[in-house]
Amino acid sequence: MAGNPFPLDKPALLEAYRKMRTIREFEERLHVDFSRGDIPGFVHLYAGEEAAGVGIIGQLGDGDRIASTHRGHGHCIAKGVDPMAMMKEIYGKKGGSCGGKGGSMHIADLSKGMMGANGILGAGAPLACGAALAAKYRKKGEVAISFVGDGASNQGTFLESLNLAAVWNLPVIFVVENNGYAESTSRDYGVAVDSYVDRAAGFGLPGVTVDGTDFFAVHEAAGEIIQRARSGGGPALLECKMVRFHGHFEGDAQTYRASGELDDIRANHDCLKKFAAAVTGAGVITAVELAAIDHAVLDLIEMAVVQAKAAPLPTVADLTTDVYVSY
Ligand SMILES: Cc1ncc(C[n+]2csc(CCOP(=O)(O)OP(=O)(O)O)c2C)c(N)n1
Ligand SMILES: [Mg+2]
Repeated sequence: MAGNPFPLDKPALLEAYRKMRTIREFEERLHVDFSRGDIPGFVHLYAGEEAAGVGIIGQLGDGDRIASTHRGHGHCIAKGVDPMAMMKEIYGKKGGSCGGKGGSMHIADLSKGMMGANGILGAGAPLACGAALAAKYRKKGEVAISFVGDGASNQGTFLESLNLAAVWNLPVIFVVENNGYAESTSRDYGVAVDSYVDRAAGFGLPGVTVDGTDFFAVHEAAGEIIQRARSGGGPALLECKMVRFHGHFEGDAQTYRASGELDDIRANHDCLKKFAAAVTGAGVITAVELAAIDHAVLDLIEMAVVQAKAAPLPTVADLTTDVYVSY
């Protein structure tokens, strides 16, 4: 076999692919099941954006914390939240990550450092600052990451958090997932600066922009700024330019897209295809090995859906549990 030109060994590359494929199939299945009317509430899919979530979160341990967005399934899976429990949560069933009472936009698993998806744009950034402040006191080299969309990057909470993080030199990284749209509004219509690096500089933070569909570019850039934060170097901003495969929410007709845009995205900007081409092209992993992961993932997702459908609904008595934390 040829030498491995990648910064990850083969088991780590296979694991990264498995995580990205799990997110993709999880989301594609939700797309189908939602259109059948099987899923309650709102669902925002992360398909197309996998390389960013997995490339960044792959650099973290359980002691590191993340604050997610309304488009949070990918962050959850990347952070190690159980897809079986997530599926139950999205179906609103007992046994879900939050007892089936939160749904898609509120999945959290504190044991994995996943502080929660969040339906309020920009609300994760102050939470990540709090987690980073705690990490700074603990002195174990832990970091916190706040994910935010290009649209949410205009929220006051986000901008105030950049300032607070810089002033307090917090070990926090702000990831702007720039998929070009906030609902149906083009990024260029809603954000005045071309580069988030400039915006970060305005608050005294270093910023980096990467191709968010290139797993290796994301992984490398994230690795550097996370390591810097772990060793006391302070906060940073990472912009990932990416694409979303589906509408803003499930049911969105996407009439605001240019003609042919979605075909181009799927054909030329698919992070999973890019990853597969890179690792098979280098002779490090075979197409057969990737296909075996694809099959195993499809089986897992099928099992998750079967179990979610079979699980009972929360009861009226469940309404009053999990409201307050006991210490
Ligand atoms: C404070 C607040 N304002 C408005 C909304 C409604 N809303 C939900 S998602 C969204 C667009 C988000 O766009 P972006 O941040 O780019 O994330 P993306 O959906 O592209 O991942 C808006 C306006 C909200 N949830 N919270
Ligand atoms: Mg967006």
